[in-house]
Amino acid sequence: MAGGRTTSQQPEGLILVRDFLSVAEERDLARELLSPDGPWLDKGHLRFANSEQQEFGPVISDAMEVVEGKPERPMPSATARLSARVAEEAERLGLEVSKGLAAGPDAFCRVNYYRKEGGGYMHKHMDSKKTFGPVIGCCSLLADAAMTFYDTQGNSFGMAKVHRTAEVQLPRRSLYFMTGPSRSQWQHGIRKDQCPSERLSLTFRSVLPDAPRTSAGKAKIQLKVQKVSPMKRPSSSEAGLPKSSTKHGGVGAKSASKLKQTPTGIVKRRPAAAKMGL
Ligand SMILES: O=C(O)CCC(=O)C(=O)O
Repeated sequence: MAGGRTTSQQPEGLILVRDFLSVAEERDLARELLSPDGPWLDKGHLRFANSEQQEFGPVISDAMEVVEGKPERPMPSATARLSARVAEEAERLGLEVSKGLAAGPDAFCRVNYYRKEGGGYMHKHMDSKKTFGPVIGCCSLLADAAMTFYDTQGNSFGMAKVHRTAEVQLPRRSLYFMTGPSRSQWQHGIRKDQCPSERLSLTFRSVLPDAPRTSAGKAKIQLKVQKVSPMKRPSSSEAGLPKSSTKHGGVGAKSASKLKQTPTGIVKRRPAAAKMGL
């Protein structure tokens, strides 16, 4: 349990841009990303979050090294457009390193999809300072949430002493930037009660030129792309999503009773969290 006094102040360097996304943009991104046929990754072994994830840009290992020899995974179109807007906004705000956030060889995007059931969470952490640049942008879609920041005075270790904490609201369709101390002195995380509704977040980071590197053979990555997605076939007419091919996740009559309809029209099997060790 993290200690430290709770402050009503935001961590220095945290910037919130309300209403950054339009309703249409949010809808297009949800349609683009929330497909059961999307490149969902199996990161359950990390026991880190109960979000489902997709990653674009250079392949990054579990140890936060750039995996050499793996082809870059291009961002899909609406995501790439958003990355360019986030980079423009960073530039407008005069933030250091804004270009690496926009789709390109040095831009890394992680998509987190938090399910409603049981609440979505992500353990407190600090994004690797060796691998990623000093500005991280993140867009919140589908629901409001909150995040706690933990002042560890720069210590990124999971058990680092917490000197104080601060809770920050993340409104739906907003963008936040972590820069300065909020990026490099504080850890951040989301508790289940802070993300009680289905939420999608897109984090944009620049990969540093001298980021640690590894080979595909050595990398501890589990990229079980499309094999373990807890998402099953959506009712595509309702979700406005393209009909998926038959090879992934047709829902049989037996399992249909266990599936739930969600606000985005995605139908999901319920307890993926158990599988992810949560
Ligand atoms: O969902 C969020 O707002 C936070 C995501 C995050 O911290 C991460 O992907 O490392």
